[in-house]
Amino acid sequence: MTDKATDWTIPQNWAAYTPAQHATWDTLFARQAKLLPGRVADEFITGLDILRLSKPGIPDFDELSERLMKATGWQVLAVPGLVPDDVFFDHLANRRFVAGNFIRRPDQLDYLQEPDVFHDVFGHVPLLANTVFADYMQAYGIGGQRANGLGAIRNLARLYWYTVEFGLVQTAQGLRVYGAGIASSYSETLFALDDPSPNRIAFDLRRIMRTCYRIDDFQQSYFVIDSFAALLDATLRTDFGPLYDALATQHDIAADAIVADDRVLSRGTQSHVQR
Ligand code: HBI
Ligand code: FE
Repeated sequence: MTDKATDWTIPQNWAAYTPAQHATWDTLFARQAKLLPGRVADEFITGLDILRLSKPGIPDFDELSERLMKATGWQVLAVPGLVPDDVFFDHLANRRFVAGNFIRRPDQLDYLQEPDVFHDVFGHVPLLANTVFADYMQAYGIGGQRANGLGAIRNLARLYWYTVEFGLVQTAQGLRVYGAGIASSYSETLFALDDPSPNRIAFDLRRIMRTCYRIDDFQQSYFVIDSFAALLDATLRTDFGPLYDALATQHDIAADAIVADDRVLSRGTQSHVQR
């Protein structure tokens, strides 16, 4: 269904960014690049190099796509903002990541609700350079197309939310962030790892798909995977059709709730001080 009229992509128009807009990118990039080592998954740090292009400032999507294509066969295309679910899934299923081409204003460095180019590119693209995560994103897109036909997007969207956007991963060195919503945010990186208030719960596909989430504040629960391979594997092994049928008969779980079978990580086993 992707053609020029319906795929929602627009030219990035890189030449139109002002020096002030490039400076906003550079400020945010420098701040996160300094914060993240020891707090983000190693795969993300490895992938960050893909964003260091020939020109400073906001990445040129053509140059970025050329590099990403060589790494994992993904491309980055510009869109004006959020696109309809079916359009979003079609892009992911074909290894195209759509990114907002606008950048936040200088007074919004710490928070904005619409995904801008910093969130979309800094947050999402580094892991798209990882072959396992790249496959997970494509599998999500294909799964989304299927969920769309089964009326189950509400359930599946929670999987994206609690992994791609707000996921944590347990490593031998301690807890690390990998979700784009966290990794592109200075304050949520610190909150997700160190604040005593949120729940940190071992990844469970079915549990996540029942869990509400909030879009207007830090998360009240984070789900912790063991590795990207385990995440991809859990997704590929699951027969989502019967799962959606079962979920339709179960009540939602509140964003801040702990339920009977949760494996809750105690703070002691979470992040190591050593960074
Ligand atoms: N559109 N541009 C953009 N970026 C997203 O992350 C996005 C979207 N449309 C729908 C969507 N995400 C989610 O609601 C789906 O995962 C369900
Ligand atoms: Fe995002």
